[in-house]
Amino acid sequence: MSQAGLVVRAWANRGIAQLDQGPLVPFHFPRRLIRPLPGDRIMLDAQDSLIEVLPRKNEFGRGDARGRFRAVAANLDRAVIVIAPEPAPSPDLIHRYLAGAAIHGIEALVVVNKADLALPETGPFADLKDLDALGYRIVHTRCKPAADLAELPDLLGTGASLLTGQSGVGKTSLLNALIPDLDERTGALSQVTGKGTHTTTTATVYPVSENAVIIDTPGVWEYSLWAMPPAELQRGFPEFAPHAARCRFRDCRHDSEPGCAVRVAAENGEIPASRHAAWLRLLAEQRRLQR
Ligand SMILES: Nc1nc2c(ncn2[C@@H]2O[C@H](COP(=O)(O)OP(=O)(O)OP(=O)(O)O)[C@@H](O)[C@H]2O)c(=O)[nH]1
Ligand SMILES: [Mg+2]
Ligand SMILES: [Zn+2]
Repeated sequence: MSQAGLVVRAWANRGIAQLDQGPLVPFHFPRRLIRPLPGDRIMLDAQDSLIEVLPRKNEFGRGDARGRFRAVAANLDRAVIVIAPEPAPSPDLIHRYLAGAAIHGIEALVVVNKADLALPETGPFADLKDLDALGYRIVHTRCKPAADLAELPDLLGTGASLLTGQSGVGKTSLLNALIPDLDERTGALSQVTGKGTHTTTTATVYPVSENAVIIDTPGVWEYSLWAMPPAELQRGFPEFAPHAARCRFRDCRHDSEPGCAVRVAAENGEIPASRHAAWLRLLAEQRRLQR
């Protein structure tokens, strides 16, 4: 008899699944053949061995050191990109994350955590108003001294939400604020590493309610994209599409080509100049990744 479940965590050749009818169970899988991700729907046999990973609706991931796509989690309804004044994001971190989500058809929202600290007006923080104008949801939160999550609980009230961002921006703090009794609920799962810090080491699914989960992920120092053709990267800048249709060349890179409608739109302010500039930087970055 087989049993259906949700992958809560998977590493090396082992995982933990939440059975639809029953408890959390450990399971094994042959890593050579199959790599389940947190958020995957799976079938286990009566001995809790993995039989099948059901088809994914999407995957969120990042580029590895060799420019290959590495999936982090599956079946997401949204990616929550967490930034903070400290540690400050690099200029393109948010643009890369937004592109990484959009390319895989995953809605993204930006959480600016540590609202108790002054928000710098420079660097990537200056781009937030442009992102807001494009329709991206920007939510300001804090977990200290007293938590203030603004509209975040409502926004994450259904479906699967992935918390992603640099190490130390407060993803796990937000998780704890969103699920106040998390420790009691997940005592067996909680991990503490040395030095009194609680750096997250493995992406893990946490239940919020009957119909909502949050996936906490280990922070990265820098989020990288993977090597991809320019047409794929452009899916990460969906606001370009109506203009790109009017570029003279079908394979226009929206750089210095004659008749580029995207560049004209950026010059006219129809699309934010900051997004066009980010596009050119990510395109240049791609040339390095392709090597
Ligand atoms: N000042 C301030 N500090 C915060 C806030 N939220 C979290 N922190 C602190 O930031 C540090 C890192 O928080 P974590 O929640 O562990 O960060 P994380 O993003 O989960 O980090 P990784 O697991 O390494 O990716 C901790 O010392 C938190 O107490 C906040 O709103 N304001
Ligand atoms: Mg964490
Ligand atoms: Zn163009």
